[in-house]
Amino acid sequence: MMKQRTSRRRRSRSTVRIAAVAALVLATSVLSAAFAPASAQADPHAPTPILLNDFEASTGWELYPTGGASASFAIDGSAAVSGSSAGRLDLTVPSGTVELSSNVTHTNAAAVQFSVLSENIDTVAVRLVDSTGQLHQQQVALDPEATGWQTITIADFTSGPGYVHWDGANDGVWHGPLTRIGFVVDKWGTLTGSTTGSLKIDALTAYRPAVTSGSILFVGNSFTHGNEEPVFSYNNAAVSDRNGGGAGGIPGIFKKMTDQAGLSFDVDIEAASGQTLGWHYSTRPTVIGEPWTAVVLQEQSTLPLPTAHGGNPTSFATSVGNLRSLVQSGNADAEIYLYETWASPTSVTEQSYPAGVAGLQAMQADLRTAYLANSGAGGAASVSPVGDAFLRAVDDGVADGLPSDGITAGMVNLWSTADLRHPSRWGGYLSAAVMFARITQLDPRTLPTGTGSAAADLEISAPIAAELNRIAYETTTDFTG
Ligand SMILES: [Ca+2]
Ligand SMILES: [Ca+2]
Repeated sequence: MMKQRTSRRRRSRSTVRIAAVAALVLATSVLSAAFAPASAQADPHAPTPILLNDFEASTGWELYPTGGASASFAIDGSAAVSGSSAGRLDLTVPSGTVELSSNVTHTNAAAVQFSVLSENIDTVAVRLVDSTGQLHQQQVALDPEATGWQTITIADFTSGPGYVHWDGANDGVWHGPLTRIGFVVDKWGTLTGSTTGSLKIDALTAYRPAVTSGSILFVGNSFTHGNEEPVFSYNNAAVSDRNGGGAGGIPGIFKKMTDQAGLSFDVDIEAASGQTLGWHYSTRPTVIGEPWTAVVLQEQSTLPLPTAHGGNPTSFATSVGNLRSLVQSGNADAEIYLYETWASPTSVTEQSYPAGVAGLQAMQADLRTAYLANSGAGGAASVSPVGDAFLRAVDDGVADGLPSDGITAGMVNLWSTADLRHPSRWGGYLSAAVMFARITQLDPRTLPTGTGSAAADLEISAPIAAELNRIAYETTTDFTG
């Protein structure tokens, strides 16, 4: 009797597996451009991947064995698809289920991808939780014969083999953003005749849909409008300076990039030198409260730092909360981006950090912490990690991290020669490239670098522009937040 039931279940599951493979093939073809090697000419409309979890630490992962099952979960450094480790789930399921799940940074995901290395497991149920708390579950078939990593892509969250939904809105409709993900194995998921198995998981990634149009307001100070030419007035005829100062700045470079990519964005700038977000909230509520599709918020560059370094993180948090409410009063669905600014040689000295690159790293870590503390929760805002891109450019040897002793041949100075704080043309370009990646979800490595491009307008060489585009891509895809 038991054998018959098993046999029937097995038969139905082989049908399920065929459907799952078909779905996977379809999903893969839809996203194939995103999987092309980096050296290939990328599709300018390929969605940019966002790493949700790289299994470099077990933090956040919860294990729920039920009904006679048992399991353990650990970070395993013996194999990895990205980074230096993967998650390893060892389970025994004579009955019941094992669920491994975690909250993720709230992401407007169009697809989810992960890699698995399976031992004795050929079916995993993937649970995706939407913003209403509704669980959407579908079965994913693994190739039991595969000896290496398998890459699984789910591009449709409300169908697929064995699709079921419950809790939250419970209507079978996806209500983004993605808030949580789980992997579930039951006894039918292990190979016939076995109740134990092992699963390694790595490189949990989301793909956001491309955003090809919209009306965007940039709010900030001279880190947004630039402090010197050619950044300050760049492309100012194509953007609207709501404070009447004739600024183009980083928004002007962003606008040029989006135009060249064939996108359709209206870009406005409301920036005032030296000011804080608190000043913008109390002084410019009318413009900020217009119905924008996206608003970029840039805090005064040292205010988010710890108080011991002269900052006021409480004031920063209060302003972000106030401005979020104000922006959402104009358009409840507006996207909010927090423009993470950069450490600079001048600011590390003034804010009591060590000199040199060590100081840049320490100050950037504090800025990152502060910006992340004000993102994510409730899908409130996402961070545009410009400061991290600056640091990566230094780490990669593209930019000189110690301009005071001269600029090494072949490198660039991200900071203004005049004050080693504000953006140079290279810093301004890199900032805009990060904004392009973050806001459009498109691959900044596809941005043109030749005659007529933003890079050429700013007299940035094509090889350096390509490096800055690459750094913008890698920074935004590696950044969780
Ligand atoms: Ca990893
Ligand atoms: Ca130097």
